[in-house]
Amino acid sequence: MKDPAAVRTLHETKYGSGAKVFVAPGRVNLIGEHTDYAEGFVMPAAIDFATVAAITSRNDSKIVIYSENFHEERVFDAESLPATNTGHWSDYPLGVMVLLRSEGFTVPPLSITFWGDVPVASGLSSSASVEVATASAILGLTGETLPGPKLARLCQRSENEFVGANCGIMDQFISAMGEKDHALMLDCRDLSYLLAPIPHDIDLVIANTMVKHSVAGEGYTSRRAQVEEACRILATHRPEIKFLRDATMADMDAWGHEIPPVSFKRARHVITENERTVAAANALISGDMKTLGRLMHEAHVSYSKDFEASCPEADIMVDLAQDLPGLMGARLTGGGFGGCTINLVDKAHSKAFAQALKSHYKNATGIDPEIHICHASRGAHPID
Ligand code: GAF
Repeated sequence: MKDPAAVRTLHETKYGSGAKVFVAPGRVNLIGEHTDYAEGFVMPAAIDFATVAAITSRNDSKIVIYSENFHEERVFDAESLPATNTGHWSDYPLGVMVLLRSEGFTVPPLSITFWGDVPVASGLSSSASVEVATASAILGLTGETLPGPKLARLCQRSENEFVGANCGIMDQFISAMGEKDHALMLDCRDLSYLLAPIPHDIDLVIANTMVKHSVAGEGYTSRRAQVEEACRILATHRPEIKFLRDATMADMDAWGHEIPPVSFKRARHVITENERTVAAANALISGDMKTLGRLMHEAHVSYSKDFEASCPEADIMVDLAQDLPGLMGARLTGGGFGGCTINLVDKAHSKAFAQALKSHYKNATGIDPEIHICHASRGAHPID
């Protein structure tokens, strides 16, 4: 990652001295896909790609947002921030500011500079990292406090209510709460979690199919609607089923015939994915990488066949990985329809694995993929 100190220098050159600087990471999800909004389980890790935010207060009544990635500055009247999204990148920080104010927090006139290296539209949660960096920076500036899980919830609401993407809590939560060298299994119902150490001899190899992914897209929205439809039908028989988290395959066996076939398959993915995620956390905690790898593979098959949220390129990337030395488990990560695969790879093999996967994928698809050897990282934090 570019040195956060460089973002401080850049900010202070443009907006004056005394900047506070914060980092918020992107994430990779090891397992548990489209389960968060069904109040189920997910197991992501924060990664060493992040958004850096440098912030200072201002003496006038402006809010100035600058992106070094886009080389663009946006200026707003601090007294009257837009109430709805503007369809611009600045919606992500703006939404957080609007939500912070609506919850009674102070958002004074300020200048904020962003720079990030989380690949955009790649399913690695660049937007959540911007949101969490924004909230962390503003709270750091004012001295007000918000515990990480609540900060994550506020950032999720900003994406739901201001930006207009109907995501769950996973991405914001792990960006706020990630721990170095650990995956985090989150219960998206009550936000309790446990940290599972990732063995030191394992690398997270993230392979970008280069097929663009978007949480605001039709694919994500329609899958969520199908999951919710299946839930509503099961709930007519068992009212305790408030979310698919509450349903079992026994419910599906009993009443699944009433669910339209497509929504039935979506629900089967979510119900079995919750079971796999809990089992995967146990496997990781007990160091049983063989079981973890098997569960990741089953998760990919379910994501591809039942949830139909993969794409040909991701299926090829996962298939090609199976034959390479050092692989423990591979699957498409994130919201689906493109983006990246996550490969757990024995450290001794990871460089060769990355090179071979890159060339085999290029031969198979004609696309030159970006492949990153990553490590589980710390969640949002200030930089001295
Ligand atoms: C995207 C969403 F933002 C998450 O909330 C989650 O639903 C994920 O897709 C799928 O597991 O990253």
